[in-house]
Amino acid sequence: MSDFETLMFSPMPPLVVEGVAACSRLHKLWEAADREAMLAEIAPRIRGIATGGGHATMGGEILGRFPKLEIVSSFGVGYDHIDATWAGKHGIVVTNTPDVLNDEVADTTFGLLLSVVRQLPQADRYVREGRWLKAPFPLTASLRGRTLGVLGLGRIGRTIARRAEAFGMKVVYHGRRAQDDAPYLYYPTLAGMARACDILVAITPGGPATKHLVNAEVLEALGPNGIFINVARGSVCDQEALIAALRDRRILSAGLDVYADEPNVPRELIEMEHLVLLPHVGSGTKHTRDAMGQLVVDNLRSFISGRGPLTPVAETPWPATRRAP
Ligand code: NAP
Ligand code: 8YV
Repeated sequence: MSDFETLMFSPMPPLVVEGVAACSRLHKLWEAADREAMLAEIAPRIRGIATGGGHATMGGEILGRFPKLEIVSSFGVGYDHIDATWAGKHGIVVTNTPDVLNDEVADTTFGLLLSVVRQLPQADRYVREGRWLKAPFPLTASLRGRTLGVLGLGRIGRTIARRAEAFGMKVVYHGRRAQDDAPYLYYPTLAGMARACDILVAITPGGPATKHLVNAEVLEALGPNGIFINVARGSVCDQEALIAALRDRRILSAGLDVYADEPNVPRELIEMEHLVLLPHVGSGTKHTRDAMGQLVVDNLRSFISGRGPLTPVAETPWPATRRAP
């Protein structure tokens, strides 16, 4: 058994729990009768943390409790729940689970997008409620001739863009810079892209740098036929501005997988029948969650064996973050 001690705050998928327990001495905080007492006892020895995307941000006040901490292996590609800048400054590497979920999240995005445009969940309810017997389902909006605007043309954004091309859509994008190898038109401002597209898909990281990028001005620019799809993070959109734009029909509709305060979804959104709301399931298949879980384990295992982390995040590049012996 390795003398490397790892802490898990709350339950993770069995594959992760078993994998981490096989390569290190695992402490399961949620099983402790007295969590503070357990933390006080083990904190000086903890060198690894395995974590999922929780609701509380893991900042310096939490990470700083572990003086020997070397690695935080996080489940999910987004790591806005961890203060990676603080970790980098303190010699701690943070890893995430990129790429293995690109196709799944892009599939979910397209399912959500088609559901909103063609009102598929509403059509399903229409049949179940016997309303088809009285009248045909109303005609809907269409993907034909539509332009998709991708906010965040990264790993997942590009995977979504390729699906949009296959659907015959024109694709444009916005990010902090134009990408030379991207075959799509770049818009240097988000409002400019919103004016030029019909369906705006947000797929950036969350966190302070992207907070409320999609605001009242952007929604206004998207216009009364525009559709907003958020598969990024709830924080990327000003939720109050979105509710107002939807209520006043200043945009046509929205498809949301993420919210400002998950799992709380505002009543105003729930009551708007023309929206499609998902419970943060972008990567939610057994296949892909297993692949993500395996990468959490593989990052830790590789690190413990001295081969370094497999997928360190940009703020904690390896080996630059290596703590002096
Ligand atoms: P990625 O490869 O790093 O791509 C992120 C993109 O966002 C980049 O193209 C980047 O372009 C752009 N971006 C970053 N900061 C920006 C800013 N301030 N303004 C405008 N654009 C910005 O990440 P990924 O693997 O595609 O994942 C993206 C995000 O999707 C994750 O961080 C997570 O929040 C979300 N996600 C959600 C689910 C779900 O279940 N709903 C699942 C997986 C991921 P520039 O650098 O050119 O700006
Ligand atoms: C995960 C996600 O479900 O990867 C991400 O960034 O949002 C999802 O794939 C989530 O992070 C798990 O907590």
